[in-house]
Amino acid sequence: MTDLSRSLLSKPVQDFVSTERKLLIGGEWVPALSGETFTTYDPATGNRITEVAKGGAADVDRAVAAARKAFEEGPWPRLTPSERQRLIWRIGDALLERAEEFGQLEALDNGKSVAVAQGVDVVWAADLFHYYAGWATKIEGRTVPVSVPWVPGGQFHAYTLREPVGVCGQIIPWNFPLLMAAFKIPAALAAGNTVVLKPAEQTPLTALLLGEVISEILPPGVVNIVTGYGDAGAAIAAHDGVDKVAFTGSTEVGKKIVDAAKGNLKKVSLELGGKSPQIVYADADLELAIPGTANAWLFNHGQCCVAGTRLYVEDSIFAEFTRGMADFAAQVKIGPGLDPATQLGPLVSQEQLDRVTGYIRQGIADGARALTGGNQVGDRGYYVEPTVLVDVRPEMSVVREEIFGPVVVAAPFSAERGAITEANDSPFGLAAGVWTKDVSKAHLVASRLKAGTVWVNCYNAFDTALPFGGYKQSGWGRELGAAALEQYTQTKAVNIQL
Ligand code: TXE
Repeated sequence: MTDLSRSLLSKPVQDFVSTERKLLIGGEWVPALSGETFTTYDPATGNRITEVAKGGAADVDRAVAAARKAFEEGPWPRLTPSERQRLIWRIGDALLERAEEFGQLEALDNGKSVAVAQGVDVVWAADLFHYYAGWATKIEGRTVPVSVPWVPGGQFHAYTLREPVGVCGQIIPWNFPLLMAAFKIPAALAAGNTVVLKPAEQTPLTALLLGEVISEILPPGVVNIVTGYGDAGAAIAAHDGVDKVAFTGSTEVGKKIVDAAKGNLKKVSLELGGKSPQIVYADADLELAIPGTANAWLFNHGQCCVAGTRLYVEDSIFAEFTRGMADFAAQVKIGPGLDPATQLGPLVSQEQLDRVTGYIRQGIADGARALTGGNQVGDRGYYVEPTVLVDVRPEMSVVREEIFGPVVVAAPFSAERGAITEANDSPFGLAAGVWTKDVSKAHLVASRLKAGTVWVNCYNAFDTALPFGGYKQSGWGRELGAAALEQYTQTKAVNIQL
């Protein structure tokens, strides 16, 4: 780590990265059985931050055994819902108390702006623990009036129980490292499950700090954390001792998870890629829509599954609108995440830098024109200019594929034809944006878009209570809200003859 990065870090964060980090299994911090470690890097400089245990299949076995023991025998299944509620709530409190530490560590490991890390990622992660703490006492079955046809005159009392699924494997990506852990862990815990979490190899640190918080609050084995590469994730997905796997990441790996899960037919939920459209009508409030559409693809440097990266603008305002958006994008301040003034930090890794600049080059070779951006910034760290591409055609890879960087493609549409067909012309269906002052149009268009979330006159306006997930190849199942509990419970029917 450079001296500059180190000098910006608080003492607890400096201490955290000054030692090799281990796996959390059964309440103990242990090295990988292989003894191997891997390096995590600062994307602002490419410098090493620290070493982390490289968990593999044998470590997954140990973690699953610990999670199974905690689920079947440990105190966890015998705690009352209100005891579970209080413990999960305390994790949320601890996140807020240590928000600065979590925010700095996230900015260091992932490259995102420290202001966003602390003000969005950490705050929302805490909210997720608080929200699902409340659900622990509210997961209810139903009584069902029944009459069994072949028992004439029989009287029955039937009801349903909603029970935990068991041991849940959770595999998460690097774009929101702490937040993705918080999307998954508290919902599982509220329903009474135990967890084996695998953070992304690019950004393991905040999940491990969360592990420290959790190990002070929850009984051993309830949450286990195995850092490592895709082979550790694959071992979780294939493990016969895992009852459910939840994955956020690429569509390509999502399909592998489905294949791997076949062995014991574990339940699978997937939150995958996107190529989300935004439709801007000529009657939109441009003062709102220009920065709003830009932030939809710039936020988190475009490394968002929901990034609004396909822009369809009504032809009468196309030139003015795209120019305004390009000017807005061109003035965002690019720099290291730990600099409080930074608005756009580096991409997470050399691999992602190569991928994003490769897409831009291909787009331009295919005939697209950059209204702004198009290049890497500097030669140290993984920075890319915000890039607005026009003159695009529907078959271009920049229009069809997820780029996962600060790149948007923009195309005009006529009022007569509309843009719904184009907006829906994608294998993905995660999110969409609509910008108009016409309320009827907003509702009609929202109903016709094939996407799990539609934002109108806003973007990235998430709330923990709103279900989130994808249509088409953007995923299976829903996270957030009460909907997430469907993924983490199973229903038992009990029928008693009176
Ligand atoms: O994702 P991976 P990568 C998209 C985005 C990005 C691309 C590649 O387009 O450019 O994916 O990113 C673990 N079995 N998204 O390669 O590989 C891996 O260790 C089980 C969208 O980093 O999907 C990590 O923990 N697990 C996305 C996690 O899967 C496996 C966020 C995600 O990594 C595995 C991230 C395997 N066979 C990338 N192989 C979103 N939806 O937000 C890897 N992993």
